[in-house]
Parts: sequence; structure tokens; C-alpha cells
Amino acid sequence: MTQKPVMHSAHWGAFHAERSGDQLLIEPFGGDPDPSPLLQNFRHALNHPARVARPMIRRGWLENGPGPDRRRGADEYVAVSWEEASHRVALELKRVGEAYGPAGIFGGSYGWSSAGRFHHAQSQVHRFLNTTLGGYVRSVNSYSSGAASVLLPHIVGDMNEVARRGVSWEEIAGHSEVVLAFGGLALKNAQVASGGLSEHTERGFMQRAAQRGTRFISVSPLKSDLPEEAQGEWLALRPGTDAAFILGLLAVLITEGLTDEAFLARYCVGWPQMVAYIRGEEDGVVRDAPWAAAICGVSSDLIRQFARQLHGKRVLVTVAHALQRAEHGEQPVWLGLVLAAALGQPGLPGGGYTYALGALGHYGKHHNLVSFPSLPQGKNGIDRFIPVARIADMLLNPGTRFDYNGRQLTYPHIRLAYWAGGNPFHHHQDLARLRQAFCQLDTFIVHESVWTASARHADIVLPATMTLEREDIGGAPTDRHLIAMQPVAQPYAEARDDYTIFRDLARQLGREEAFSEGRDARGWLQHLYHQLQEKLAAHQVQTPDFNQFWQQGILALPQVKDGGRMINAFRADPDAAPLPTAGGKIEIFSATIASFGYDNCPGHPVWREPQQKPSADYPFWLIANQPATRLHSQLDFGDFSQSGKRGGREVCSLNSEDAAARAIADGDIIELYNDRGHVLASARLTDTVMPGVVQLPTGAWYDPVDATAARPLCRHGNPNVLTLDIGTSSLAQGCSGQITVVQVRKFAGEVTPVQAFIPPL
Ligand SMILES: Nc1nc2c(c(=O)[nH]1)N[C@H]1C(S)=C(S)[C@@H](COP(=O)(O)OP(=O)(O)OC[C@H]3O[C@@H](n4cnc5c(=O)[nH]c(N)nc54)[C@H](O)[C@@H]3O)O[C@H]1N2
Ligand SMILES: Nc1nc2c(c(=O)[nH]1)N[C@H]1C(S)=C(S)[C@@H](COP(=O)(O)OP(=O)(O)OC[C@H]3O[C@@H](n4cnc5c(=O)[nH]c(N)nc54)[C@H](O)[C@@H]3O)O[C@H]1N2
Ligand SMILES: [Mo]
Repeated sequence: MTQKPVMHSAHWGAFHAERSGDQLLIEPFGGDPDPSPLLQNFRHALNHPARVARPMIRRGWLENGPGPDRRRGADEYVAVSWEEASHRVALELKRVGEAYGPAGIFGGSYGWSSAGRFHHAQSQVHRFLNTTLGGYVRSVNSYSSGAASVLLPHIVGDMNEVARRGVSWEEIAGHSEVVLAFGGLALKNAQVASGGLSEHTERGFMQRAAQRGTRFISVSPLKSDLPEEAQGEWLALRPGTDAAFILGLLAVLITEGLTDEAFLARYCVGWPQMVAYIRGEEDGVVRDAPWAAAICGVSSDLIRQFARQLHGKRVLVTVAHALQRAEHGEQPVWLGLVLAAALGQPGLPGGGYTYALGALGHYGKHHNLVSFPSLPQGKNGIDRFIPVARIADMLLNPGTRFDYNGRQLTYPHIRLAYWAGGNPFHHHQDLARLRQAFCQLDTFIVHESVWTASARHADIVLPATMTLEREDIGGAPTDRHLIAMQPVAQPYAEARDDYTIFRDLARQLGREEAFSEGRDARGWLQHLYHQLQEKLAAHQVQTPDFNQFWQQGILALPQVKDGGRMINAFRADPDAAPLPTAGGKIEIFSATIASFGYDNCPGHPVWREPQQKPSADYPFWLIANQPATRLHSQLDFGDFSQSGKRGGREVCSLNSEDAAARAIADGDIIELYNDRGHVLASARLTDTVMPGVVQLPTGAWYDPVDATAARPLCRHGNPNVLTLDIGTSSLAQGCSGQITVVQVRKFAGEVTPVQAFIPPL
């Protein structure tokens, strides 16, 4: 059966979809100059065997009732009717709510879910818990930018202002002479933006800039972090050592009189403290080029030449999210800013500092005049939270105190966790420890459309529709198209959308009106669209009515060119337009951060030895970065994601010489391991990964041979079996999962097929 193509949108692009038999034909939106191949992951997704067909309850929970249980992750499931499932969920929420209040419920529900702004699952969970149970323990910051989003407001300004309204791609194409990208500018990453992006323009901008003569330099352990189009240079640096490298560059600039002292004096606070630290006046350690070279694995000559080449040029420094997703991840973010300041660049067209350029399709873009309204969340009656990546610590250590951004907080005792639209067994570190943490709960409820590892650890799994099975509106503040996301199929089996599930639960809890305000899903879409119309009308912009918008499928929105707004005004007149920091200037030294007294994040940026570093037992750095073939774990069974695997297993790239030393051939199944577990992957030999480094992307669904093992073996290739679960520092407590240390060998055990996509019993 073939139907008319409909308009739809994902985090990785807008498209037309049409059913043809059991396949979907996907045609990228015609206005997209460089559509993402990730779209092809939808092709066979609708009826994939990994779909959750019916409400399911874990046998142990069904038989014994709520309570801590070590069988989570290794139990059977029993199919139940919707009536029974939602009745049991409602009763359990009532029980926990009455006994412990909102402080017993964790509703952070971190995760990317789908592009539609109404069915945004995390917003639905929050609204539901606020309107029915009076609130929940929430999570703050993100896995993306945990360290940076806490640090940047202290030293220059809000992260979104710096990343999204920093230096624009247009300015780079027109003005930058050097783009120094720590962590590179991989096009694989800019394919994606939350809420969707209808036009992929990074490739074109890099081409334009390179043609004009911009010199792109990628500092990274992987050559692939800079696309061909940039015609750039690759500087291979040991992972986790960028802070030392930048200190070495600063030392050269200082010694050779190449710093912009006038800029530093007028626009910054704390440069003298930085200089004293580099010169060793604080502790006797001189941080010069040879000192940095020994840490980073490059020559001191290279550091000297590199520093000299930056002087006198229009230089833009950008630091990828990846660098701060590591122990002391605050430091390279801070030092990137200090380097830009020492060169006197912030506020000049195409120069200065921008955070995470190219890491997401949002960054370096223009903004819509007004943004699409989000679903109102209601009021959370309690103010208890954790930094998002401290979830396992919280579940394992209730009542324990921890540091965060100058505060001492206490982990609450969580009895029930509710998740929709995220996959903690994708995003979190040290999965064996995470399983232990989830085993402490009384009850773990998950809405999912597919049997992810998180669903397999839940007590109650409620089948959710996929985005393709419902109507919604897709939009992002940096995308000039609003998309009417039209359904292409009926819900799979018994799946329901998150809103319908919550509305039914709210009814059983006697709070339906508070949750729904009497609207069905279409009613909410119209309501949110009308709010957008009103916001635009206040700027004299007329828009078609909802029905017309729905028929045309797309609406072009007016934008403003506000890139660099904050920093340009500051440069023009720092007294009239101070930065939103304590001193109104760029803080090379922050008295606020110093006052917190954290040795792992003092008042000015530093180099601190990480707890993890290569050793005789675990000599390799593992880079666990974002996958090129999917968004996180989403649609890992999809056509494009599968095309990147070998024999169904994830591919691990390693340097040919390292492989030869271990008699590993291309295509061999290798085992990566450390104290936390073992992971199998297919070896790919290459010279584009520096020696001493192996790379295994995130997102292969966790497939433990024995989930209850203390050091589990994942036969599919999920690197979070191996990553260490510690915060970046006492300041931000961010996720540090980007890098860890491992040993690698040819796998000698029995190889069994990947079973991650076969639903549990
Ligand atoms: N080691 C390591 N770990 C990392 C990172 C790293 O660099 N290294 N990166 C981190 C980063 S930056 C991030 S953002 C996280 C990402 O972590 P997540 O955002 O948790 O990952 P996703 O795979 O996007 O999870 C979204 C889930 O929502 C489900 N879903 C989609 N739509 C709906 C819906 O409408 N309703 C419901 N109920 N479910 C839906 C999908 O099936 C999927 O399972 O991972 C982090 N983890
Ligand atoms: N295709 C695709 N794109 C995505 C995502 C996805 O899942 N798939 N996820 C999106 C999300 S939610 C986010 S937050 C962003 C994340 O954006 P990032 O965190 O920046 O992305 P990564 O690919 O994890 O890392 C970028 C590169 O940094 C390099 N790197 C790692 N460690 C170091 C280091 O210590 N020093 C230096 N100099 N370089 C290092 C690695 O080689 C890596 O390829 O990506 C977004 N884009
Ligand atoms: Mo992220």
C-alpha cells in the first residue's frame, strides 16, 4: 500500500515520508543543502522487532511488589493489559507520593526523545509529576555540557549565549584567519540539533572560509574530526591534555612578549594571577613549553612555533563539548577563553572565543525573532536536584553530602524513578554500577517505543509511539522553518503517545483537568501555535492560521542576526555593556570560584593530573565519542546505523602500529577491557587515530552476556561499560564519559551473536 508523502522532522533534518509496503521512503526536505544520511535509519523502524508492543511488567516486581531487587536487568517480563498496567502505575505513584512525597520520586528523565515540541517526552514527564504529585527531584545541566554550563557564567556569560550567539559561521567565512578547534569540527556532529534543523550549512561555510584562506587547525586525537572541506591541519594531542597544551602556548606568548596586554588589562580580570601560575610563582612549577610537551606528547618546538603563528592573526578559538566531558573538564574550556583573550581577539569579527562550534547544528547560527513556546511544566513544589550525571551516586548513597557550584547538597532517598524519552543505559557511565544503582529503587517506570537496555532494567514498560505515528510541531530557536510533523502510520501494536498515557494516569489520580487543561493533542498543538502567532503579531508579523500551516506543512520564520551581540557590545564599551560575570569582565581569575575552595577547580585555570591515565595494565586512551551513523542510541537497529557495523558489531578504530604490536588484523573481533568490564568490537586499522588511542563511538545498545556480572562483557560494543563514573570536579559535577583507559587484545573467547535487538521474554 502506498500513501501520499507527508512532512515530518527529526533532530537530524526535515523530510517527506511515504509508506511503501513495510518500508518507509524518505525524501529529505528540498531546501536542505546537505541532508543527513541519518534519515535512512527510519526506513525499517516502524515495525522493527525491537518495538515494544504491549505494556509489560517485570516478573519479580509483579510477584513480589515494589522494593529493591537485584534481578533488574536479568528478569523476565509479563505482558499485561493497558488497564492493568496503568492501574498499577497509578497505585504505585500514589503509594510513593503519600509515603515519601515528591522527594521520593526522581523525574529528571534526561534524554533527547524526539523533535516534536509537544510530545517532547521529558516535558511531558515533568508536567505530569508537577500537576499530579506536586513535583519531583529534578536534574540540572546536561550530559552534553555539564562542566561548561556551570563554568561559563562565572567567566564570560551564559553557555547558550556563548555557543549559540557567539561568533557565527557567516562571520567565520568572512573574517577568520585561523580557526583553532580543540576537538575539531566534525560534520557528523553538526548534523544534529534538538528540535530539528532543516538546513545543514556547516559544510558550505567551511568550504567558503577555506577558499578565502581561513586556516583550520584541529587539535584532536582523531584526524577525522576535521572534514576535507576545511582543507585544514591536524595536530594530534594526547587525550585530556589540552589544558597543559594551552598553558604551554600561553607561556610562549608571555615570554616572547606576544600577548595583548592592553586587551587583558581593559577587558579581563586576573591575568597577573595566571602569569604568576605559569611562571611557577605559586608553587615552584614552571609551566613552559617543555613542561607542556612532556604532558601532551608533542615537541616543545612545535608548541613554540604554534604560539608564534597565532600572534597577529584574526584567531577564533573553539573548544568542543568533548573536552569538558572528562575529569577537570572545566579547565580546557576556561583556558580556551584565556588564550583568545591573551591574543586580544574577543569581540573582533570572526575572532575570539566560541564554545562548541560545530558540535551541534544550533551553534554559530542566527536566531528566530521569537521562539516556539514550550509545553508549560507546571510548578515543582520542591527544590531538590542533582547535577544530571550524579544519578548513580544519588541512588547508591542517599543522605550523603556532595559539592556543587559553591553549595553543599544532600542526595535524597529515591524510591521511584520515572523515565520517558531517554536511555540512561546509553548515556551514563560504568553500566554495571548503574545497574546496582537502579536495583536500589522500589520501582522503575519507563515509557519506550523500543526495548532499550533501560527498558530491560525497568519494572514497568509502557509502549510509546514513535514520532512517525503521531502529529506534532518540530522547531528549534536556530531553525528558520517550523515543521508540521504529520503522522505517516498508525501506532504500532498497542503503543500510545506519552501524552495519552499520562492523561489516563492523571485521571486515575484525580488530576486529569490539571494535567490536560481539557485539551487533546491536536488542541495543544493549536494552543501552542496560537501562542507563537501572538508572539509574532507583537512584531507585526502575520502568520497563516493553524489549518493552513498544517496543510502547507512548513512555515518560514523571521530571524535576527544577533551573533556576537554580547561580546561585540562589551568590546565597544565594557562599562556600558559589561559581561554578566561578577566583575563584568572576562574572568581569568574568578574570586567566586576561588571562594569555593575546591582544589580540583581553583580560582584560575590550572593543569591537574587526572585520576585516570594510561598505565601498564591499561595503556590506551579510549575515546567514546558521538556516533557518525545515528543520534546516540536512537534507531541503532536502523539501516544507516547497521551499515556502519561489521557482523552486527560496533567498529573500534585503532592505530595500525598498535594493532600490529598485538597481532590484531583489520576485521578481527577485539576485546577492550578495564576494571569495570569488557567490550567486544570489530577492529578497524587506520593511521587517522593517533598511536596509544582507540576510538569506539557511543550508542551500540548494551548487550551484556551476563548483566549481573561484576565486570560485564558487552558483545555489541557499548563503551559505557568501560567509562568511569565520576564528576568533572566539585564545581560542576559534569559527566566525564568521553575518555577512559583500557587494554586491548584479540578476543579469544566464544563469540556469540549480538542479541540487543531481540526483545526479552
Ligand atoms: N561515554 C559517553 N557517554 C555519553 C556521551 C559521550 O560522549 N561519551 N555523550 C553524552 C551526551 S552528550 C548525551 S546528550 C547523552 C544522550 O543520551 P540520551 O538522550 O538518553 O540518548 P538517546 O539515545 O537519544 O535516548 C533517547 C531515548 O528516547 C526514546 N524516545 C524517542 N522518542 C520518544 C518518545 O516520543 N517517547 C518516549 N517515551 N521515548 C522516546 C528513544 O527510543 C531513545 O531510547 O549521552 C551521553 N553519554
Ligand atoms: N551524528 C551525531 N551527531 C551528534 C550526536 C550524535 O549522537 N550523533 N550527539 C549530539 C550531542 S547531544 C552533543 S552534546 C554533541 C557532542 O559534541 P562533542 O562532545 O564535541 O562530540 P564528540 O564526537 O563526542 O567529540 C568530538 C571530538 O572530540 C575529540 N576529543 C575527545 N577527547 C578529546 C580531548 O581530550 N582533546 C581533544 N583535543 N579532542 C578530544 C574526539 O576525537 C571527538 O571525535 O554532538 C551532537 N551531535
Ligand atoms: Mo549531548
